[in-house]
Amino acid sequence: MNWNNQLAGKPVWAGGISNREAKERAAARVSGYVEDQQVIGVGSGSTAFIALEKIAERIKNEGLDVYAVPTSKEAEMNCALFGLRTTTLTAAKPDWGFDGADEVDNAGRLIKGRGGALFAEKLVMASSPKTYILVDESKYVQKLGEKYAVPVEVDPRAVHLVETKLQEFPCVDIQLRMAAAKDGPVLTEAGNLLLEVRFQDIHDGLEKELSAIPGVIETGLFIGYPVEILTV
Ligand code: ABF
Repeated sequence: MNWNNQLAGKPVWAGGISNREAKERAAARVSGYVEDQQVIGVGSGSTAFIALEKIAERIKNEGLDVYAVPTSKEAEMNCALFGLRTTTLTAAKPDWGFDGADEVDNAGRLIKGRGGALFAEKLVMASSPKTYILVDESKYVQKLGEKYAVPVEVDPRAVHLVETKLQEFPCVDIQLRMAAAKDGPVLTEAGNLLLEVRFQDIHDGLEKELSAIPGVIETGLFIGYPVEILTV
């Protein structure tokens, strides 16, 4: 069906794309890993969008039989835009995946979730034997948490409980993520809130310690997953 309106055929994309050339080089590399009959986890954000475009080109040109597992509604709509068939984690296990990140340290530890899709991003990553993380140099930090706070997705009923528990950690600051117009909190796709937490130190066990707080759905710390960082 051709909807013939202004939005048809355009990416579901809210922002501009910085460092486009570098991202395209990483995208070209990851598209080389696609093989027939694969299930591929598809990340969110601008870098993943560019990679998806390149991957879809290969699939189309070579007539490959590939399914995508999107990590967000945004990724799902971009798969539709590029004509990629999608499936879910309940129906298939990804052979590999790709995604972006907000920060990467020298040990390959990540902060993700600026787009609010951290929960599904982590589910898909944890279900995949390997995830390629596509980043340009601007994402590298000496100390994790240097630029971005750690997003913590919280069931709205638990927001006060989680905030209280978080104060027992060496935190510098805890904020509720607000919508750009500041007229209300950001809600994730699952209808949860996001706390933005700045920690004094991010040690390897922190992700699990945070996940143990009742009401915490997921955190934007991605530590110890099978990732390969692709930098250009
Ligand atoms: C997703 O997209 C998120 O986990 C991360 O916050 C963001 C990175 O976006 P971009 O590639 O546009 O910098 O990967």
